[in-house]
Amino acid sequence: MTQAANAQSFENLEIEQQDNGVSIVWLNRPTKRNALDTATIEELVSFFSTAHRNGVKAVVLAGKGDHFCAGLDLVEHWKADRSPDDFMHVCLRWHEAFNKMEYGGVPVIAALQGAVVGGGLELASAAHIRVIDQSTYFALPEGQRGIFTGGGATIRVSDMIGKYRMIDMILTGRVYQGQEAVELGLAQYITEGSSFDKALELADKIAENLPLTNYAICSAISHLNNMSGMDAAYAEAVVAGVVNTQPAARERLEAFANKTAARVRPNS
Ligand code: 1HE
Repeated sequence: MTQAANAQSFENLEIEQQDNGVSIVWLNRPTKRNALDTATIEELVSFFSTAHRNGVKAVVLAGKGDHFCAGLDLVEHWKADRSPDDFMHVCLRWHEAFNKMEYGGVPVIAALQGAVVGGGLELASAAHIRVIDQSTYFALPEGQRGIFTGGGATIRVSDMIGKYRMIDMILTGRVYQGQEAVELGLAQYITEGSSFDKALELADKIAENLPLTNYAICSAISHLNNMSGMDAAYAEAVVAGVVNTQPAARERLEAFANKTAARVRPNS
């Protein structure tokens, strides 16, 4: 694993690039519990805007220290004493970053430990796969802080767990963790070991898929879900027309036809 020679120089993110095309994006403000200040959001915009063009095949998004992310940097927000217009533009940059993640075509696997709260949950919810461990817990403390979500929780968190559970979380500060969090849809995987190790294992496997196939999975599905059924069916056919005839797929199809490709079997 190497620090990329061509990696953009970041202060609040640390990027490691593996030889197989997997990049590990670390939130790197552990003394502030990886709270999201404006500089971190700009670095996320910058990384995810160019990830696909830079040949990144999959991303593990992780936080340094004991907590994934404590959400909005409340101290920066308090000190800045922002106007409504200022904070609207802060939120628009969060959306820019998180939309680049969700729609950018590069699979993002979030490795979650400790607190995944407020804007930290909004960030995690823009990943395609979330992995938790025994220390991970989710909450939306905005109600208690006297503020409101501004980084997409009303869209993505309510999409994951349903509108009324999301409303309960923000009204009461309710915390979800463990198997219950998985069953509700806050994460797809829970591990006894480290969420980072499991997320990296998944990213390594996903990076073996063809990039155009992963692009469709991690861009088209989200776009299609925003469309009417009729339009989504049409657009799905167009995407499949492009992806399913890509020259790079022919080798894999031939291996299946020749009976040399692995078959799909139930878990043992
Ligand atoms: C922070 C932040 C922060 C920690 N902004 N500085 N998010 C929250 O309401 C969560 C607020 N944070 C916490 O509840 C706790 O810090 C944790 C559970 C995450 C971790 O607890 P702990 O005991 O390990 O750490 P700590 O002692 O509370 O904090 C350590 C340092 O991190 C301390 O700084 P220091 O300079 O005094 O050492 C804290 O100030 C700092 N820190 N969290 C700024 N969030 C687009 S709208 C999104 C709206 C939201 O995200 S609301 C949810 C905000």
